Amino acid sequence: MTGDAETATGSGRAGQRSSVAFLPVVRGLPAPGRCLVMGVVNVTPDSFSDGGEWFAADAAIARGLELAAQGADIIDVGGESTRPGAGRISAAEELRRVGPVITELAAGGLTVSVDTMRAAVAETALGAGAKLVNDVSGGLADPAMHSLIAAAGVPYVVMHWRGHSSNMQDSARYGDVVREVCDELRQRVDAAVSEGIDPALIVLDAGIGFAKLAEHNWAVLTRLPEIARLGGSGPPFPVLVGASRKSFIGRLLAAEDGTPRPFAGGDDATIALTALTAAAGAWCVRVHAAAGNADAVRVAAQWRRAGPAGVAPQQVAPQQEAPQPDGGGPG
Ligand code: PMM
Repeated sequence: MTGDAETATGSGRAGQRSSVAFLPVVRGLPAPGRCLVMGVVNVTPDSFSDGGEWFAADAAIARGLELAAQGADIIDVGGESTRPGAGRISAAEELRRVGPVITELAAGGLTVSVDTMRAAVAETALGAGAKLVNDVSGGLADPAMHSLIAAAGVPYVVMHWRGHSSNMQDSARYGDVVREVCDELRQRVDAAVSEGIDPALIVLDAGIGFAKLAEHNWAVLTRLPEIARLGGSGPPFPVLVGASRKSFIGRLLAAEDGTPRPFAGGDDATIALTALTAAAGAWCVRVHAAAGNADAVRVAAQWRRAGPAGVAPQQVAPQQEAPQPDGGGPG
């Protein structure tokens, strides 16, 4: 626990009383009693927001250490760009990019996650010391992913995804985006659990910018408690929010002539979103710049403590009751 620790609560039924008071804990990952900050290291030449900056292993390692020093609790290392329109790279190339970076950061004592849709890459990353697998496809891209995660017994991010980046925006069509995201995430959770993944190790992500237009992103961001419960009334899953530097922020902050704000110019707005989503109960925010977001999650933690649904600072966090994907669980 750090000095800024907020109370983590939310075991079982108690966690259902208020989505505000609920703060999930994921086994094997930091639990400082506030929303976590996941710092992004894209070891790619062409990501959404920072493509090319950390493509060399040395630069990526230095960036991971810098993000940790600035307050990131987890460092998310990815080797494959998922920007709209991006094509795929080979598994060998993905491993060549992320392997040395994960090995070095994990050896340095950092909590590392691997951002991959491939079971083979996840397996090697776990062997190199990664503690979390962040699969933007929720297991859809690689049928071997769920069995690997089940056998490894590690935390697993299941993101809402409708297809590879080359044409994903063609699928950005919804009647009720929150309901459809919940339904499709539930299917992925059910699939994961049926292959043996412990539901207590599942983190949900609505997939900001993945097969979504700006209006869809805003809808899911403002309804996180529903996403956490997959639209139902069961105990919430932990929710990861990946809004940082995405193009809907650039469009919101466009110049008078309509020119979108460049990616890095969205960092202050990302911090604002971090404060809002952390105050709404997000478990973790995935961000490209750590310092301001590390402050924002602390502000949000204090906001939650001080509010009417706040919890006593000395209360000890019991382990979260495992959400159930069907029947007695969310939904
Ligand atoms: N976004 C990107 C990559 N990985 N992982 C999760 N869980 N959630 C996201 O929203 C997400 C992700 C693409 O963003 P980037 O290329 O700018 O890092």
